[in-house]
This record gives sequence, C-alpha cells and structure tokens, in this order.
Amino acid sequence: MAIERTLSIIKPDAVAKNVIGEIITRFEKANLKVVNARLQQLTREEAEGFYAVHKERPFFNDLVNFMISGPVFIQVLEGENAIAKNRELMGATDPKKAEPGTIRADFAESIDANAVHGSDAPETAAVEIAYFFGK
Ligand code: RTP
Ligand code: MG
Repeated sequence: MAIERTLSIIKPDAVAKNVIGEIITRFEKANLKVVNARLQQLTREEAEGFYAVHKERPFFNDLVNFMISGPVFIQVLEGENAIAKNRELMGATDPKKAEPGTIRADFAESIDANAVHGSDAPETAAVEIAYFFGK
C-alpha cells in the first residue's frame, strides 16, 4: 500500500470545543503522522477558494460562513492509505449517519458543523495541500 498525504482541517466547531488534541490523537493512533500544521483564521476568499467545487450548491454560502466563523486547524497527514484512512476515521458527512466511534459521530453537531474536513481523492489531496502549504 502506498504512502500518501492528505489534507485534514479541524473545523471551527471542533476548535471551539477544545478537541484539537483528541482528534489528532485519533490520527496518530491510526498511524497517520502530522507532517505540517497551523492554526489559521480563514478569510472569506480563502474559504470560497477552498470549497470552489461546491460554489453552485445551495449550501455553499452557509458552508463558507461556517468555515470563517472561527479559527481552523489545518494539517497534512501522512501514512499508508492516508486519504481513505482519514475519511474512514472522519465518518459520514452527516454525523447522524456516521458510524459510532468516528470523529464526526463523536464530535460533530450537524451536517453543517461537522468537525473535520478530509481530502476525498489523490487529485484533491494534492490540490488542497498545495492550496494551504504550497508545493
Ligand atoms: P468535507 O469536504 O468538509 O470534508 O466534507 P465531505 O467531503 O464529507 O462533504 P462534501 O460533499 O464535500 O461537502 C462539503 C461540506 O458541505 C456541507 N454540506 N452540506 N446541507 C447539505 O446537504 C450539505 N452537504 C454538504 C458539509 O458541511 C460538508 O462537510
Ligand atoms: Mg468534501
């Protein structure tokens, strides 16, 4: 299995709840290594650019407003099968549908305030890592 890198964002709701450490512990226990990270308050332009694939969707404005409602903790995770593994640890987008024991089941409030972002494929991982951390 290949060593991959993926972009993870601990969203404003989880940062506000003071669970950055608990979430990172889950990554570390799953053998994902934090290889770059920073706490950042996104501007509207940064959040819109990051979620540009969703710009025609009805939830886009709410999503952007939520992502700029407080600081986020952005990390690059590295490990075997990191992209799919991170998505598994995160659980379903809607925490009501997320498997017990996943990050979203345990820390998310709603489909809008859902604790974490994770890249969904190798192509998006590369683009998203470059978006925040450069080449
Ligand atoms: P993310 O990109 O944040 O990791 O989440 P995801 O892949 O699980 O979900 P995605 O389809 O990419 O949607 C991005 C974010 O938009 C919000 N959303 N709301 N109301 C809705 O139907 C709806 N659908 C998506 C979620 O907050 C989701 O994380
Ligand atoms: Mg997504």
